Order: sequence, then C-alpha cells, then structure tokens
Amino acid sequence: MRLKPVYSTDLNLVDAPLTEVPNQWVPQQGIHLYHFPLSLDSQKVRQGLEELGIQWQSHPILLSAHQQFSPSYLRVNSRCVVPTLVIDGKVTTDTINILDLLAARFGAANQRFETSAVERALVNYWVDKAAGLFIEALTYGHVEGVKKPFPIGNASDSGRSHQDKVDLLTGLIETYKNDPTLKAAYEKKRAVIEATKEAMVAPGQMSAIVDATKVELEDLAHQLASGQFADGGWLASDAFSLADVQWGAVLYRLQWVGLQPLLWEKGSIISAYAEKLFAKASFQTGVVQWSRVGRKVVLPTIRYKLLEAFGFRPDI
Ligand SMILES: N[C@@H](CCC(=O)N[C@@H](CS)C(=O)NCC(=O)O)C(=O)O
Repeated sequence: MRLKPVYSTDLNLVDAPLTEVPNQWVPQQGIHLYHFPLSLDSQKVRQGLEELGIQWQSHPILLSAHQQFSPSYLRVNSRCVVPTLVIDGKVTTDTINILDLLAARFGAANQRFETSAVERALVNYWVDKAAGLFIEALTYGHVEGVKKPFPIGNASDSGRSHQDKVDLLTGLIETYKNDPTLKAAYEKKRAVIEATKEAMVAPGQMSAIVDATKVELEDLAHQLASGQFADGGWLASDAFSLADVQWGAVLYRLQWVGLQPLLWEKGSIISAYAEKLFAKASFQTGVVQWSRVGRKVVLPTIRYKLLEAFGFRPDI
C-alpha cells in the first residue's frame, strides 16, 4: 500500500535532483523560478525566496495547461515538475534541495535559516516528515464527506486528472518515439503518474492515507507542545526554519482542500502554529498572494490555450 509520494520513496523511478547544473536553455543571468501559483512545492520555494529577501524572476509553468510536459521545459527539469530554480544559468531541482541551496547560499548574509548542528538534525527530520506526506493524493483523491474546492473538481472525478495525464503522456511517447531523451523522460513520468493514480483509486487507499496523515499530525502536535514552539519559538528551532516553510504550505493546503476537520481541531496547538505561520510576511507574499485562482491560474490558462488554438505555442 502506497502512503507516501513517489518522490520521497521510489528514487529509482525519478531522476536525481540537480544542483547548480549549467543549462544552455535557461536565462544565463539572475535568479529565476519556474513554478506554478498553486503548487505546494512552488509555495514552499517562493516563501523561502521571500524570507531570504531575494529578488527573483517568475516563469509560470501552467500545470493547468500541462505545460510541464512541453519539450522545452523537459530540457530544464526532466522530472516534468515544478519548481525549478535557476541561478546564473545553473539549474537546481527538487524542493528540499532547492531550499537547502538557497539557505546555504543566502542564509548567512540575511541571518535566516541558520541552525546549530543539533537543531539541524531536528529541522531535517521535520522537513522530511512534511515532504513525506502524500499531499497530492489528499488534494486530488476522493475523501468521503469532503468537497474539494475549485479548480480541484468534484469527488466523482477521483483519479480522472491523473488518467488524463497518462493518456497525454502516452501520446507524447508516440510523438517523440524517435527522440530517445524525450521518449525516456515521458515514459518515466508516466510510470510516476500511474503509481500515484493507483495510490489514489485502489480500494482502501485514501482512507489509509488520511489515517497515516493523522498519525503524522499527532506527532506534529506532540513536538509543538514539547519543543521550542511552546517557548515562543518554532517547530524545530528557536528561529523560523526550513521545517516551518515545509509545514506552513502543508497546513495551508490541508485546510484549503477541506481536510482540517478530519485532521486537527480548531483551537488546538496545530491551529495556533498554523496561525503563526500564515501571519508571516513571507508566507503572505510567497503563498497567499499567489493563491488567487482567477487571476493567477484561470486567466493565464485561458490566454495560453487561446494562443495555442491560434497556432502560437508560447514557450517557457
Ligand atoms: N518534490 C518533488 C516533486 C515536485 C512535484 O510533485 N511538483 C508538482 C507540483 S507541487 C508538479 O509539478 N506536478 C505536476 C506533474 O507531476 O505533472 C520535487 O520537488 O521535484
């Protein structure tokens, strides 16, 4: 039974993270983020950038228009996922890896994300715990009694969006059958999406994922009550850390998809922690302001599809 995302358990199924790999297809100067407004991992990295006070250039990859599968994006991130960070023409992938790089490179100068060796072990533990939650399944899978918000869609469609991706990738594999790089990347991606879809639609899966998430949140509540948070600090350290970046986006997502009543109580220590996380200026700028679905997703998607219909294929 799959209870965690492929990216945190099946490293053989996905390409390894890249760290500062030169790439001729990306801007050669400045700091750039390829991201999607509503994506959980993009939210985490945007908050990290804001927290560090970094000026960055936005390159939206519209997952809503399947732009992550375009050959031009695949040359940048062969996992066909967001986010991707580019600094002066060098590509870094994988959310945890991106945030570690940003903290190592810009943390000291900005006095952010600095932790003692003892704290670091705990921070990493809580980073991995958040990244191991199966948020994709909780977002798109059908959970009894929970109505998902627009644009996630309704429960009867459970697995539909993943099946659409499988069909699309099957078409791309055929289209690019003579290009070994593209074909191999699309085949790998299809296997990841198939595994994820299976984990959402197989009987008993979703309730097992909800139960596993509940257990993780009980651990979270325990850590909050017994750790630095109880003394006015944060989850795993006195100062705001990368563990808090991870959990802020996670709690915001679980609340947005209507799962809060199943997972933690209003007025509980998790609610107090969530309030403190959401109130941070970097969270408001990096997460909340990008969450306006109409302006940030629907309109750009319509514009993209119209251009495509008229024969323009806007590049990334
Ligand atoms: N944690 C991994 C996976 C990232 C991930 O799954 N990103 C999602 C958005 S939060 C995505 O791009 N999904 C599009 C798709 O898989 O088609 C990473 O950072 O590389």
